[in-house]
Amino acid sequence: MSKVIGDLTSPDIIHRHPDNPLLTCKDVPYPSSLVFNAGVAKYQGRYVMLFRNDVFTEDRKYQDTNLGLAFSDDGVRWSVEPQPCFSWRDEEVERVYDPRLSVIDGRCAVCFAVDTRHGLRGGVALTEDFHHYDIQSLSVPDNRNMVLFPEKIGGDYVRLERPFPVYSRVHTIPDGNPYHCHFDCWISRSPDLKYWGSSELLLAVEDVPFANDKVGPAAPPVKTHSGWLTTFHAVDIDASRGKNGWEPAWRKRYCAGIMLLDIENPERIIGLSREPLIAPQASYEAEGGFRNNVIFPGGMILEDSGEVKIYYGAADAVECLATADVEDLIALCHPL
Ligand code: BMA
Repeated sequence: MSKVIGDLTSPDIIHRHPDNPLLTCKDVPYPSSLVFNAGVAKYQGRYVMLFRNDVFTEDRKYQDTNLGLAFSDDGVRWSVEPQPCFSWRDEEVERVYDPRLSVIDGRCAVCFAVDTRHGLRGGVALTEDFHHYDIQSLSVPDNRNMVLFPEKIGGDYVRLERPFPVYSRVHTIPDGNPYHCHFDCWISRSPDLKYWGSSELLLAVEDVPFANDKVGPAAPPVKTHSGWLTTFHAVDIDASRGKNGWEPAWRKRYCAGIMLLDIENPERIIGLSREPLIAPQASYEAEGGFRNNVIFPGGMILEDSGEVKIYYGAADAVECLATADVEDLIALCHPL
């Protein structure tokens, strides 16, 4: 049976931005109900954000998901473009969401999740203008939460991802019922962004003291003098949790974790924090959202000053920013 995880808090080195939430549906000049799980990068001299925009009716019936585009000069004050920049809906594809941005060799790569009638797929695309997306690959189901490293390593593109092994990783939650959701973070390589292989397990649920359900990628990694610094999402489930958000019941909590991977061989974890990096505590993380108690980083930027900006979706409802010093983040990562 899975362990029960108790109260969790964020360390003092994490500073939530006083202007949080930085972006909400009120900032969007077209139909918008929930703005969250954005990818953020510095590209061509400014900050760019590609955000997930979910649209509901006034009586909270789901209608649509598209991707919105916003730009900023300082990474804090954002202005949203007049129209959504991407959506994909046809006989097979239901929606695209949770975009992640990586600038590799001057090109902007976008990873995203695709819900299809035959399963959840992870996509990788290239774009120059955030309106035209040249799709490089779509995984077989079920896989998503993909993020790309910002440069080739040993001649390969490298990505983190979270496949869904529903038959082999069944666990029981504390009420004793089988629960088909024990998913881990994997790493794969590609010579060209199209063909992916050399897959290895990177981080398992059992490695993370504050998870009992699933762990997977969050924001794309950043390069530091000590290794690739990367956030991950860590989920714990507790059957005693009831209604908490718009849905009839929400039994999970999503925290952000942080780990350090070897520069030459990112398949090796150098260190990991045993405590969450960001646990849901602020009101916009824990109350009034679509699913409360969800922290989901999608963008991480290392500034020349050593400040790290971590952009995260909060409560599946709004987009937020937390900052920390890069040395403090590295110091949190202890050998497994
Ligand atoms: C996952 C995805 C994410 C979301 C999370 C928490 O399954 O849908 O986009 O943030 O659940 O609800």
